[in-house]
Amino acid sequence: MADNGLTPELMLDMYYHMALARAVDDRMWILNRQGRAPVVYTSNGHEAAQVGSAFALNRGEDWICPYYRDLALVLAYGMTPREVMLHLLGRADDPNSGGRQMPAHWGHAKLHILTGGSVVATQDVHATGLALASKLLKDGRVSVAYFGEGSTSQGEFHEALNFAAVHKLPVIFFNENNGYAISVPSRKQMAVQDVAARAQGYGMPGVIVDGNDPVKVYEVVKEAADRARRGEGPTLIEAKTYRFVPHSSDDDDRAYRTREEVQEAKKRDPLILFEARLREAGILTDEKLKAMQQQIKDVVNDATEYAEKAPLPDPATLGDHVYGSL
Ligand SMILES: Cc1ncc(C[n+]2csc(CCOP(=O)(O)OP(=O)(O)O)c2C)c(N)n1
Ligand SMILES: [Mg+2]
Repeated sequence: MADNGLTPELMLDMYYHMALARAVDDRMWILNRQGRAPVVYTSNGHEAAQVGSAFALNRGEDWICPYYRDLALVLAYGMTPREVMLHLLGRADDPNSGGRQMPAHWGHAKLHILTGGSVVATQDVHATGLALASKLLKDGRVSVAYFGEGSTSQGEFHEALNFAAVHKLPVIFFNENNGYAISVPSRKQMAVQDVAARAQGYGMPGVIVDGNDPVKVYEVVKEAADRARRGEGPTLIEAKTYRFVPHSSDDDDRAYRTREEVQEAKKRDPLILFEARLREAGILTDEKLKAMQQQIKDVVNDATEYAEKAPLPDPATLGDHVYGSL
C-alpha cells in the first residue's frame, strides 16, 4: 500500500468507476441521438478529477454538492447506473428528483448528494451552508462544492469562499477547469491564469492539481478534507482537465475549438493514462480488463433496459414537493 492509503484494490476500483462513467456517458449520448433521452451533460474527460476526489471523501457521510458535469462523481459516490438512467429518462423512481429536475441535476438524500438548481455557482453557497451546519453540530463532516471555472465569475462563488474562510468552515471548493464555459474560453472569463489564485484573496490555500491524474487528485482532496476536519478551514482546489465532447447534446463545439486542439488534448485522456499506469504496476492485466469491460457492458445494458421499462411519474403527483397539501 502506498503512503496515501491507496491499495491496488482501491486503484482498480477507481479505474472501474472511471471506465463505468465513460460507458454510461457514451450510452446517454446514443439514447439522446436516437430521440430516447432529452438532453445529455457529459463528464467525458473529467473522470479522473471526479472519481479521484470522491475516493478521498467519506462517501455517503460527507456532503457533496455537484453540478451537471458530475456523472462520474455521483457514480463513484454510490449512485447506481440504474438510478442514473432513471434520472435521465425522468422516471418515477428516480432518486434524484422523481423525474422532476432536468437530467444531470444530481441529488440523492441517502448518499448525501445535495440537490441543486441550474444557476451555476449556487451549489458553492449550499456547500458552505452545510459546512456551517457541520461546524455547529460537530458532526465531523466535510462538504464539497464542485463547479466549472466559468462559474467562478458568479457572485455566489466569491460570497461562498469569503464566508467559509472567515468562519473556518469544513468545506472544499473543487474546481474542474476544462478551459471553456460552453463556448467561452477562460481567458475571456477571467484576467488571472489560474482559478486557484483567487484563494489568496479570501485567505485560504489554493491548490492546482493535474485533473487527469486520479491519484494526485485523491491526495490533494484528502489533504484538504483532513485540514477541514481539523478545524483549519476551507481549501480551493483547481483540477486542470479537458472536456472531450461538446458541452451538452445541444452544443456543437466545432463552432469554438479546432479538431486539432481536441485531438491533442485526447493524448492526455485520463482513462488511457491511468490504464497504462495500472498495467505498469501489474495491477491491471489484459484478462482483468476484458472481464471489467464485459461487466460494464452488462451493467449499462441492464440500467438502460431497467429505466426504459420503469413507469413515468403519475401526472396526479405533478404538484408534489412544489405546493403544500391542503
Ligand atoms: C448564472 C448562470 N449563467 C449562465 C448559465 C448558463 N450556463 C449553463 S452551464 C454554463 C457554462 C459553465 O461553464 P463552466 O462553469 O466552466 O463549467 P463546465 O460546463 O465547463 O464544466 C453556462 C454559461 C447558468 N446556468 N447560470
Ligand atoms: Mg469550464
